[in-house]
Amino acid sequence: MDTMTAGGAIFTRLKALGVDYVFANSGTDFPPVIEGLAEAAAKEIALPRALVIPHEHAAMGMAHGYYLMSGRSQAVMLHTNVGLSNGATGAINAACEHVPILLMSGRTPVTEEKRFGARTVPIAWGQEMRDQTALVREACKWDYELKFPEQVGGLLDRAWAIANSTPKGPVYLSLPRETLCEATPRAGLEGPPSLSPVAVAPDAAALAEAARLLAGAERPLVIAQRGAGDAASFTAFGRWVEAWGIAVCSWWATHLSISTEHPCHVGADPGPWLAEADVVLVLDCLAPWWPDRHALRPDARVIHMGPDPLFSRFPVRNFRCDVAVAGESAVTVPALIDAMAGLPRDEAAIAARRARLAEGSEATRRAAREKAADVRRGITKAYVSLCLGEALDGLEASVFSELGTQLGTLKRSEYRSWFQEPHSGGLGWSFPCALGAQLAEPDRICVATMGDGSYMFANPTVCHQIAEALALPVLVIVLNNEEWGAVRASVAGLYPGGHAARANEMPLTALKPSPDFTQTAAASRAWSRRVTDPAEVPAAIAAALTVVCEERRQALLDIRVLPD
Ligand SMILES: Cc1ncc(C[n+]2csc(CCOP(=O)(O)OP(=O)(O)O)c2C)c(N)n1
Ligand SMILES: [Mg+2]
Repeated sequence: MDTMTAGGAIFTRLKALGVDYVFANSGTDFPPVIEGLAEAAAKEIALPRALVIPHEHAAMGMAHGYYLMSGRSQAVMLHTNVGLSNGATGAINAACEHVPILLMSGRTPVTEEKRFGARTVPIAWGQEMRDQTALVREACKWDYELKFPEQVGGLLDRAWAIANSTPKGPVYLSLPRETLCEATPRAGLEGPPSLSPVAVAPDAAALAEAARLLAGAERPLVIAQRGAGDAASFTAFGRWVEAWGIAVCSWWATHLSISTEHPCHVGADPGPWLAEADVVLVLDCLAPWWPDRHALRPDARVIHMGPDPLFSRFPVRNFRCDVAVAGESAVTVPALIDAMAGLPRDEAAIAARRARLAEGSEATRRAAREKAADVRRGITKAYVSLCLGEALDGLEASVFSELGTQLGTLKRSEYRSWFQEPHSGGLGWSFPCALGAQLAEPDRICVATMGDGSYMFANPTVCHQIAEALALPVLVIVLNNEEWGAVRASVAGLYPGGHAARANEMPLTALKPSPDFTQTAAASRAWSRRVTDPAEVPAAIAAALTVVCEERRQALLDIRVLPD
């Protein structure tokens, strides 16, 4: 019988499941995996590419970014409990954003002797846990352990199908070393998936009710955080809100749902629009507004639409929900548009509403951009956002922002052209995410913009090493204010005029002295520049774009910005 080691069988099966990359960080649990990889290669079995990723957080971020671009779940393979714990923040981020990832890590050998694969070095005793999976269980939709080598195909099929079912998310499989060392039949490993992911379809009655409410609304509002589905539904969504004169607010948007230039895009502040809205469509938002600050009209009707409208995995979340429409936005958005197609319309009222929105959105954009252009005090995040939006206009580019450039002041128009860190806020996300995106789409311009704190959370030496090793010409823009500004702002928000806010230097927020990040990047032979003069910003961005597009080499701008 033709057999192979279970360690190698994993890769064979992942290939059959459509996995292109295994982002791996190996250890002493990996001999059967590495031997299996070499064995499969020797037998000319098609495999996903296994990549050496020198930090687990970067591996998770890359799988996340690859999915955002390709829509296909990838695999991450880590070292026992210690590697897994480094990857846990990435799992939390992926879970929060419904990003499917096949996460695996080895189990240190449980046998001490007399079995192939048994313990050899002291870490095998040191890394044993009773419940290793507990490190990521809350972030995973499904978890299990490989008990027998012949289970590789079945368990990976199950993991993959569950990860890709609505609502999507990461799954985890632990891989004991002794089991990985055993042989398993090769037959069937290259066949098609044995399980189909479940796509949830919207309930017809809920959809009809949502359509009826929106068509009859006087002041309809959409709040959208995680985009509007796929390329086709993104385009359809933009046309639909214009056709019906519906305001779209992008409060804390992590994906672009509509062009920032669209006449119905009223900006990021839901406050004034929520105060007057009689029907609100919450389109895939974890937290659509700030309950203590923004008030709904008492008679407003609220529709929640998304893969999991109640976000059932989140313990507390009580935004009012009168109608719930479940499904991926690529399905529910066109379905809602169709459901409204035949409903009565008050053309005069819609036209008036549309004109008012166009005026309001134009005024919001103009005010934000005029303010951003004011550089009398120095460079601000808003100014860099303005300059980057202009520089990228008309180019096929995606921006991954993490306390970096700001949507709206930053002009973004196309589907997938904007992403922000997940609401789980596990920092160090945008740099590896941009690397994963660049891997998925080598010809796209991938820009990671982030705070200095976020850059350091990303393990920048690791990320620059990956960019060089894999020839990924990402552009990194660090908005360096030499502090954790968001933490300072949070203290000042909760204790305005308090001791901390009045202190010369607020405790636990400064990042001084700031390292010379251009040298961190240069260590991996990136093109890098520091920018301190506002007048230099546009030319510096243009020069960096030339480097990434023409030399196809990674670039970094360390832009010194004022605290917000
Ligand atoms: C892994 C992780 N650790 C800590 C935090 C808490 N945190 C939230 S915002 C922030 C500061 C971010 O600083 P920076 O990226 O420089 O952006 P700034 O606010 O200064 O513009 C920190 C430390 C977090 N979100 N994630
Ligand atoms: Mg900072």
